[in-house]
Amino acid sequence: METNGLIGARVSRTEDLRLLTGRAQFIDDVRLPGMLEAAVLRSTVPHARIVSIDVSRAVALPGVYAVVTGADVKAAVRVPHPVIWQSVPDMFIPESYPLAVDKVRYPGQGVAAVAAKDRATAEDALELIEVVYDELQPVSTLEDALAADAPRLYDERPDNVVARGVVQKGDVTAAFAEADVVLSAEFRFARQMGMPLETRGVVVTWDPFTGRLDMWLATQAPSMARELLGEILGLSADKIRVRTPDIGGGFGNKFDLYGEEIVASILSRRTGKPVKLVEDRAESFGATVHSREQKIEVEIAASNDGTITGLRGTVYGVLGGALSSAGVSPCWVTTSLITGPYDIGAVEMAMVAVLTNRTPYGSFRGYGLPKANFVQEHMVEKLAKRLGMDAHAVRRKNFVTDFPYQSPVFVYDTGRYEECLDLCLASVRQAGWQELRDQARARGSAVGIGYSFHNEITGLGPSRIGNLSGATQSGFDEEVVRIDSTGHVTVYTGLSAIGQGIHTALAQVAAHSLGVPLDHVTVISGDTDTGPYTGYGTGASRGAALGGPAVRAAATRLKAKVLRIAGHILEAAPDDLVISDGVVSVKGVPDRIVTMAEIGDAAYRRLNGRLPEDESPTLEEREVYDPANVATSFGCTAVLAEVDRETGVVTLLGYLIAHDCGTVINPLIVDGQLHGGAAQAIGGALYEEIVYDADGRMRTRSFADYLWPSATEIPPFGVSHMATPSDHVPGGFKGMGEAGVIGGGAAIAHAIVDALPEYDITITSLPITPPRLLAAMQKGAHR
Ligand code: MCN
Repeated sequence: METNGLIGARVSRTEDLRLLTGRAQFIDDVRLPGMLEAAVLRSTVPHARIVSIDVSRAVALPGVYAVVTGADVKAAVRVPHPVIWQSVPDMFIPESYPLAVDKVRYPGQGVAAVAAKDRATAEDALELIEVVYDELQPVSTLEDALAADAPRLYDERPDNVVARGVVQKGDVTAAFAEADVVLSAEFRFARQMGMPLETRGVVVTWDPFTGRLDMWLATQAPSMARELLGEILGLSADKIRVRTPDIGGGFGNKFDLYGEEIVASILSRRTGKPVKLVEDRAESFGATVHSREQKIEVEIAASNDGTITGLRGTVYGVLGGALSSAGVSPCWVTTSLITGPYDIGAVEMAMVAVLTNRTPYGSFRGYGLPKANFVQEHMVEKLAKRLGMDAHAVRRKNFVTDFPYQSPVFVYDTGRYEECLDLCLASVRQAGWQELRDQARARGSAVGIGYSFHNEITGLGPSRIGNLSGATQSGFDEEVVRIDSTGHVTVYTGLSAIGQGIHTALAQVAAHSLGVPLDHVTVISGDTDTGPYTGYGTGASRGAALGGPAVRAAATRLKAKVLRIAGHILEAAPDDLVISDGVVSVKGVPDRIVTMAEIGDAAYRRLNGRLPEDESPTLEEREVYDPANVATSFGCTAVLAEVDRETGVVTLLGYLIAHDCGTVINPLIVDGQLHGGAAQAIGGALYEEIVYDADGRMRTRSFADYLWPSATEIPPFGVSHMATPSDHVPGGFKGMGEAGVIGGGAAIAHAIVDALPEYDITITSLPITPPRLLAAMQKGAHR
């Protein structure tokens, strides 16, 4: 049926021409007539009661149109900030509003907002607002928050814990009682964030005559944003239009809905004018969600042959002063998937989610998985060392091999983990890393090789998975494929393009399924008024695994109609026809043809005699795909690293990934996605950390403080693919947009350990900064 071979083709991204030639339209490029610009006054203190806010001088400043405070915003909304994943029963959802009311609970929290003729005037007005704070003792760290006498962030709660949950499987007590070996470890992961190059922003106009809210929003999830805006603002969703212009990266940070969307809407309603609110980089550090900060305690039980028989422990999620719309779900994902690719019979993993006076914890590429993977892989290596086994032998001993496999929470659909490990090892051999390491060591250099194996839940997902994750939003995807009167194909999608190449991938699936060239297909996204509905939007690596099958099914049905029309025109049976390169021909008679343009014409314009009597005019199909399960991708990462023993600086020399995401739509994009994800893994492993001082104030305010890996820190990458199709996703596609970020931390840590055999070092926290590594070396040297 599928003729063009475009699924699996390494073609350049269709999005790039516009992006690379400066023709993109980002949120800050949206300018509406009479538009005002807004700015938010943000708390610099971590924890305080608001005694008073005096906005009178700001209101009086020429050029200022409106000033709102928390009290105004609370009065204007119907419900407080919603949480879409209520992951565990009885979780506490603190009442929090788009601007602080009565109390501030983190540095960066909005306290008041101004709409003015331009941003500079709005910022000047912020300086005229007088806020009197009664500062409270900050609850900055996990330990602060859990202390018996800790100040409480929310007076109505007995403590600072918002959620407790536990993931269980098998008999853990018996597993530990019968174990030959029991090993434990404690891990710490620093606060990090996705840091898209384009900061968050919104332009909104609340039409005073029609009552319609028209919003341009840099969001990964437009359908969801529309629903949530409706709930918060008390507006029927049909009165809300969300448009997504080009998005300069999201990395999960633009998945969550934020208070700024609400504040800008209220300012627009008050002034009767369009309002733009775009955060600057400094405020982004405190106002855009953070992620990753966790402490994890874990214990494993194992037998002497290397079989891990039990795992127990606790994930402490160090949340912020309010919940993001993701709630505690990133920490719940760490907890749920703590066993990763390993078949462990008995598990009891608890989650304790704790509020602190820090920025809310939200979505970031990889979600809870990089930490879960770091823990799994550290314990595997530790067990191997204890038993004197090769770490890969321990991996092989414990890999899940029988699919589908019921892990503590999720069912893994398909996998070939051992083959993927072998593929990675083969690429390491081919690259000659062992020899390079030996030569380097002979020269006295500290060079090591590290590995990590991960699996990943992708393609979220089944709408009825709600009972696993407490989702309050459906997870299906709807796609529309249309052929117009000229024969050109348009795919309408609700998925946001955030740099991941989804337009190209969907165009490939449509072109492949229809039998037309790629440049006959255009993909349009970014408007809830005209576009299809897509549950979570772009997030949880779901574009290919949900959008792919939906486009494939719609295009396949459309192709059947094309063939019926062509059969009528050519006086041939549809079964005797083939479509190739956009031309329908009779099998074996290549000159009896009809073009897609003629078929479009027959379906829309000159129907008489050209369109079969029983066919309706037009060529359009719509498909909704709600998967039965998530799709489980997997991969193995190998890192070659050199450590400077004097300075503790780590240089990455090589980075190889073997990966399997089922049927690959575009290997070029998948490679790029893995490279980009790996760059974020490198940042997370070696450099990135949001730092708060002893007084709970945030010290990380710019890229001078928050280090990113630049091109010079990124090693050459190599990617090898294998393809184990999903058993339940039509087309076999699995997701991978987050894959690159998952395994990097553990592989880098293991490469560092391998580079320093003369030290007995243990790496259990990220990032591995030079001072931390030197400290670990000093500690290891004295053993
Ligand atoms: N792909 C493919 N074949 C497959 C799977 C994927 O060709 N079997 C390609 C497709 O082009 C697809 C892309 O790889 O669009 C990513 O795959 P997928 O896993 O389907 O993820 P999504 O399209 O849903 O993208 C979201 C995902 C997530 S959750 C984050 S966060 C993320 C990411 O991907 N943020 C990104 N990749 C990013 N890339 C860039 N440049 N910028 C971001 O902000």
